[in-house]
Amino acid sequence: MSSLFPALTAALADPDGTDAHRPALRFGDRSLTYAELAATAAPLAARVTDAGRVAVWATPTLETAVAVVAALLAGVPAVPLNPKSGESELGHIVSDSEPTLILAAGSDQLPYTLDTLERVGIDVRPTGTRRPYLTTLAERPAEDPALIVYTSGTTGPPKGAVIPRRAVADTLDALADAWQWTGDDVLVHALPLFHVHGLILGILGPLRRGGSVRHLGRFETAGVAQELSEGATMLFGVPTMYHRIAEALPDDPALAKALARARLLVSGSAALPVHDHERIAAATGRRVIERYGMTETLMNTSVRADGEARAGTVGVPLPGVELRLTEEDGVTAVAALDGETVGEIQVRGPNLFTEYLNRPDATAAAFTDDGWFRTGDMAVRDPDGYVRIVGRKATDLIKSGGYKIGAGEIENALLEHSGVREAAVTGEPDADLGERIVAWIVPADPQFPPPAGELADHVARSLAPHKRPRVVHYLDALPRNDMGKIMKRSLTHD
Ligand code: MCA
Ligand code: AMP
Repeated sequence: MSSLFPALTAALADPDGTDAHRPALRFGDRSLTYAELAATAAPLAARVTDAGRVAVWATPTLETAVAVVAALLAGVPAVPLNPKSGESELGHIVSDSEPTLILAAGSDQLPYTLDTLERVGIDVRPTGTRRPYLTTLAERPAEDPALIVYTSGTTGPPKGAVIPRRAVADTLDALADAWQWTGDDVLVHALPLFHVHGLILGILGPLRRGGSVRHLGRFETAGVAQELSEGATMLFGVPTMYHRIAEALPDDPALAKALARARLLVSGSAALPVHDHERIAAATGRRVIERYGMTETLMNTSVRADGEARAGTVGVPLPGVELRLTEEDGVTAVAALDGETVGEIQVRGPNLFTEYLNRPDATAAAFTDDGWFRTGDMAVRDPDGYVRIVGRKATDLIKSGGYKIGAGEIENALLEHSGVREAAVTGEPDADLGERIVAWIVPADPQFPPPAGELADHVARSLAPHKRPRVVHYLDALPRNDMGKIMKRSLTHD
């Protein structure tokens, strides 16, 4: 058992130590050193230490980072909630994960769905170093759950992936090896804090290294340029963010200059289009590094800082991660490293989650008998071992803006609208979002089809705004095969 955050543990023990005054977190004009973070998180940890699980109202703020650190210090699993979640999604997550408390900033207005939970305010007052209430905190067993992160499947509501402390520590250390990531690095990003990318990599990553992170609150190329020109060394983003950077570069020499001086530009959560990779390389002389991960597996592969950053590849397996491609049967390994033979990616290693909460059926289905996790991602491997992702097994999973979204959950939400008789949802290519969500609707009354905006608002209110359809098509009937199954592949514009 070792500390998840050695620099924080040191600051807890000695708030006057020299390293304790190093910056840890910055959100806008508010920041905390390690000593201040220890002084802020330790009393909160003491407050929640008897809770079974805590929900965190995960706004992109200092409060969220402090709350998650406090839960981890206390050894209490945290369930980050998207503050834009709609009623039905929030209701499901709360009833499934059964938190006993919700941690939220004093100024946050919480929806009534959370009324039954005891609320604990997150008090961040970065005024000097207060002596921590707790100076020692027992380290928890590595297999204890650290976080429960909800992730969409093809059908039904999202599942809670139980992520142990071991996986968090392991994946962050593997990335440190691949990226030569140290306590001297300053990360900048604008990712949401209720998913693995923004929270585990983007907040817990710098804290584990003893370095710092500057969060932009919301993504804007101007903020990225400013932070990179004022000392930030690394940028994390989803491909949509890099696409927006690529679009802005021709007219923004300051952005090009700032990116050129970064130590590392990292993209993940979805495939970075080669065109955007090349445009950024041409304008800045820097190649974006891609890494490949999943909520259930944390990080599996990456292009290494000392490796070749080829466009269109997610690099090589991280230290400790076993990776294989399998044939259609899901158990026979594809031996060929020929850059052509496609197989499903399966992984094994200390980076994996433990289970889907309350879903032993889904957990069992996700693993082979000998413990390989079936990612559902299809790939080829080049002769030198580089992995190139070429698609996904399930057509009913959509990646939009880096968010994974199940077609089934949107279809169910649409069917709850009184103006909808039948609904099918597909993803189609989108230069900005990677894929955009498209709804195919058979209206209850063909004379008065529900307007597209109304359907989008309905889904945004019930699930989350990023799950709303961007395009709605109206049909007299959905195309079905002899078995009555919807033939989604024939749902195209033409
Ligand atoms: C628009 N909005 C609405 C509606 N329409 N709100 C309510 N109802 C409506 N009908 C609001 C949105 O909430 C948003 O508000 C704003 O309008 C614009 O929304 P949108 O167009 O969807 O997106 P965007 O703001 O342009 O965002 C693009 C983005 C975002 C910044 C790239 O998609 C994003 O943050 N993606 C990151 C996803 C991510 O982190 N994935 C990691 C999971 P407002 O502006 O106020 O928000 S994958 C993972 O973790 C694995 C492990 C991995 O490999 O990384
Ligand atoms: P999530 O379940 O939201 O954690 O999303 C995980 C999925 O995102 C993976 O199964 C992949 O399909 C996709 N993904 C993550 N990183 C990459 C990447 N660098 N390139 C392509 N797809 C990616």
